[in-house]
Amino acid sequence: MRYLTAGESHGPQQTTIVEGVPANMELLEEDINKELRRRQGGYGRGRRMQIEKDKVQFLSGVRHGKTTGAPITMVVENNDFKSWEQIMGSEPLTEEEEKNVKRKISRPRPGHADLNGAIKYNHRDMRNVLERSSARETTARVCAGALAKKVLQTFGIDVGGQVLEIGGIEAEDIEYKDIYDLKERTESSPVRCLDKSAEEKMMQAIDDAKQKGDSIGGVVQTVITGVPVGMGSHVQYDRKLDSKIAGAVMSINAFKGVEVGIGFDAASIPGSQVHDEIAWDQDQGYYRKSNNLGGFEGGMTTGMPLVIQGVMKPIPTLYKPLQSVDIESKEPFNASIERSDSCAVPAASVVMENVIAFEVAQGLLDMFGSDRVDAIQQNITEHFKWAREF
Ligand code: EPS
Repeated sequence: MRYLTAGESHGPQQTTIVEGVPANMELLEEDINKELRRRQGGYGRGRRMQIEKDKVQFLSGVRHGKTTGAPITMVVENNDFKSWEQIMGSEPLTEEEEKNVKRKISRPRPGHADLNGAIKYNHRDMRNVLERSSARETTARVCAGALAKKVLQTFGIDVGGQVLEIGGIEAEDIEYKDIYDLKERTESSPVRCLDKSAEEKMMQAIDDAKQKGDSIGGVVQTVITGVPVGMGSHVQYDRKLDSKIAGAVMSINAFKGVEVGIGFDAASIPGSQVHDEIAWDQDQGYYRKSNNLGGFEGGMTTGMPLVIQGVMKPIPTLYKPLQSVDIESKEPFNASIERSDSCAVPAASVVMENVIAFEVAQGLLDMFGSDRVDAIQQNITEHFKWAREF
């Protein structure tokens, strides 16, 4: 599978084309819409989310509730486009219209793509950069990810996640029974956190940041269960599944770091306490007695749950001004804005689940074929049996 996204934040729509989805997979718009709803929620979102009611429309590749094997085109309208038709229109403006359209953006916001993109592409109006670099694009990525989640779910693989930290408030390590329990409990939390006492403090931290015109970041975790052993490969650098996942996570807007399993903690713990001992029993075949390595050894899945953390920086669009330079006058000014989220960490945890789901689904189809659901299922069932008895 591969995908491309297109669309500007205040343009007419977000578009996603996914190619290589197996034929005969059951797929409804609701499978995508439920992920879109999850992405739109979460404590700390700004006014834009009241304008948008993201809903997907399939324009190709799905017929009578099933995939055909052809590329799947998904679109989500930007409701806000109604207020931006002239500013974001594709046709040249008349002189009269030009006068009515808001002035060009010549003031780059620190922390955004504005200045680098403007220099790179020679845009004196930085709107040409910021419209595409906006995290609105994560809508389109969630469309691709929701489709991938459906692929995974078809073959018994489940994806969940939780928020571990917001603005310096860390959640306690709370136990959960299984991934369904994790999903149910985080779903009912406004910050997608298992730890109820941290949840309250996180919400308070978001309120405080908002009141001060500031923003806060955090740490989110994705967990995937039911994976077969051996997805990815040790034989070539660009086939290691953990590295593909790391790349996907780092490509989410505002993400600055990624960890697999215990991640950075491995630097300070002796190897005897890091590596997961191998065991075997009749029921599950080979397994690890712990899962410090987050389900990966040698760039391949071990069959243990995949556990990945991502770090999101505070959103750089701030009410509180930061110093910058106007590219026309070269004079300093204070960059501030009228509308923003003060924290998008809960939403980012949904985005992370989805971009990782895509890489894992891709790894699954690489290993077991990608044409038709029945053949893939047969291959997976045989592989589980074979690996257990190996
Ligand atoms: C974003 C700025 C805000 C967010 C937007 C991401 O949009 P606006 O500039 O219209 O106020 O609401 O996020 C979304 C629209 C979304 O769907 O998540 C940015 O600059 O990245």
